[in-house]
Amino acid sequence: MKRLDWNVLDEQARRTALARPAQLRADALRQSVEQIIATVRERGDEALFEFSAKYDRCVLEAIEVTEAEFAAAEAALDPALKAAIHEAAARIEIFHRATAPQPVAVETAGGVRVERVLRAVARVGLYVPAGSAPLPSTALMLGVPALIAGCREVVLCSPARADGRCDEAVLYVARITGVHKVFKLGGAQAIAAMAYGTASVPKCDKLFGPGNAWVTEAKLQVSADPEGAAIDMPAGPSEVLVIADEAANPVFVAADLLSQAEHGPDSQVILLSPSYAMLDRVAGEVERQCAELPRCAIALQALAQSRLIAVDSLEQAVEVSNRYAPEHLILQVAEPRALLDGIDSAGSIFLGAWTPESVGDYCSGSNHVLPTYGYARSYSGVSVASFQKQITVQELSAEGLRAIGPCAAILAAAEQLEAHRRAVTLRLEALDQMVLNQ
Ligand code: HSO
Ligand code: ZN
Repeated sequence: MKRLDWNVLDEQARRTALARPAQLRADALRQSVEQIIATVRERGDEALFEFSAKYDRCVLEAIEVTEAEFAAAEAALDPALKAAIHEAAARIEIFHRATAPQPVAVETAGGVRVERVLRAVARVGLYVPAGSAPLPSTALMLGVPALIAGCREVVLCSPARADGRCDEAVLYVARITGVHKVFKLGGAQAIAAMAYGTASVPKCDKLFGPGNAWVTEAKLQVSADPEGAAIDMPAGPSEVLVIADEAANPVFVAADLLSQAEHGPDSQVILLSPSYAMLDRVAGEVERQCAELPRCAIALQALAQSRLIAVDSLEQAVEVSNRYAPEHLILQVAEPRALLDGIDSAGSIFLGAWTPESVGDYCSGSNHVLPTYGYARSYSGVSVASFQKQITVQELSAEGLRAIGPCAAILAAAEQLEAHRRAVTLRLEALDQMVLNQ
């Protein structure tokens, strides 16, 4: 891992130190995705079968998962895994219900009632990657909030293995979270199918979930098309930033860094510490632990573009972290809560020695679909709100219009929007007439 000292870097070098690995949005990728989307729009299901054969190397009889396949998946599932899925789902449900937006009604003036009501996005599409490892936990993170929001139609796409089957645990999660239809589709073709619809795949209003560069590019393209679909957030590879003081346990810190590094060669991990000794110890631990990992080769590639950065204080570490805006921020310091107020950009924060990021990935209850690539500066992770629309409602009594109508009339006149003004003043005059006639 690259070692840097923040305080000897000039502005340019600081920028480079916190740069994400360049995201592949090359013209070639953009064009192939455009082509895949156009082909799915033109030739529908037929194109989906061809793309699955070409990209997922599986010849499918049907793209939709059948009842028999759901049953076989459930039967094949290890009971301990099944129990863990239910345990995780229960805690994810608790947290997501607790953080779900509530309807609001307030009186902003006598007789002026303004409300906010919530409505589920009707048709949503969930994407669950299965590239180097299938991610049933991602199915939970999307399926549970969709269920709580009450979306009318929930579709899930996940690529099949070469044997033509979807991951059993992903299918089981889809079942227990009430997903209506599951399709064995991956990549840009899955996104295209959900955004535009085909004979088999329902057209969705909004698409959710992480994915590789193809999926991300496809999500960006369909979200730019008014006939396509909205998306949860722009996404990039997984990342974690750890702030560790001299009291941190280097074994834990190294394990956390590796847990993100093993996601993919383009994952990024950063360690900030005011202690040179800690940076050294963690570097040694990372090397030692990495060698024991089955995905060591992947982690090593990610580590090649990761950094250990010396800072002069924990305050400076917080400053640097805010500038980077990590997807995950781990505070392995003696008093993590003392730093919390200073953090203003991060997808999810993990406090103290006993809070590995893995618990947030799986089962503490928070969502793991989080903004990456610096989007944590302006985006939040997936929640029930992501699956809802917030609609405002207002109702004025005659008394209410008398109270606030003049304000609207003055503002309308200032904007020279006479029809706006009259829509108010005509009514005020009518009210005056009613009073006179009484
Ligand atoms: N850390 C990933 C989520 C995940 N981890 C799924 C394990 N499985 C999100 O950044
Ligand atoms: Zn993870």
